[in-house]
Amino acid sequence: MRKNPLKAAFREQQPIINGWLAIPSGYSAEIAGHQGYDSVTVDMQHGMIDFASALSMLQAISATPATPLARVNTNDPAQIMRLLDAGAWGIICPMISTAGQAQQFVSACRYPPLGNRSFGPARALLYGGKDYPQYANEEILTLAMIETREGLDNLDAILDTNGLDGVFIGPNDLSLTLTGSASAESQHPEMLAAVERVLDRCRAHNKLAGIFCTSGQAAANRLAQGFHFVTPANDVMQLGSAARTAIAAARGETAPATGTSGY
Ligand code: 3PY
Ligand code: MG
Repeated sequence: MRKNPLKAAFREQQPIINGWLAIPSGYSAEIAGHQGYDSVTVDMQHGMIDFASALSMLQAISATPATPLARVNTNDPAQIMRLLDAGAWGIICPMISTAGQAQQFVSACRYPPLGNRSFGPARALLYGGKDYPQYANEEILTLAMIETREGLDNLDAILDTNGLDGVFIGPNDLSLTLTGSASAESQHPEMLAAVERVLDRCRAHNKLAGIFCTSGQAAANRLAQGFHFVTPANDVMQLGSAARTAIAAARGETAPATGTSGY
């Protein structure tokens, strides 16, 4: 089976730079996959993406050096299994708040006897090779999103889940629940402490620590802080920001206007 390079990167403590796609397009997914990302995630939760688009995006990413991942819209075993069958090499699951939820998530990603994933690997066989069923349990990456106060309280129990590779902080939701306002780069003391706690517990459990970021610089800061897996913004933010920079240059302005793109 095609190995999952993200697992090796984590073992070797190499940073993983992950692209994040909200635009439902195989073409833009293919472009993203050719830019140098280690992995590219199809975001089914807040992206404008249905299953048919996700399938063509996973196909497009598969034709690039990047490893294809998906963020599901909820902890739904049927959706998780279908995206794995479609060739996602890892799943990011939002709103994991208890060990039971983490267990349900990981079970959906693992064939028996480790889990309850139903058999029918479809496109995963084409991308992964005919021995996919034998090795999928080892190669598929599982990241639980920590983005609620309850998830933070249950962090150790979540990280104890067998077969869970790590956690991914959703800083917008986490700061919303902790401080009352959503901000991916929140400097609120409670948020700063929460992020440090996730890093500390991941180190103690030898699990991957990931976080969503809103720029390349923010992602670099998170890597320096100790994170292994970062997103330097999503496609929508990058498209908006590149457009504003180009427009400002065309108008002879020094700084791009502030505009809205992404969240
Ligand atoms: C969050 O910041 O809450 C996320 O889910 C990132 O997409
Ligand atoms: Mg979130």
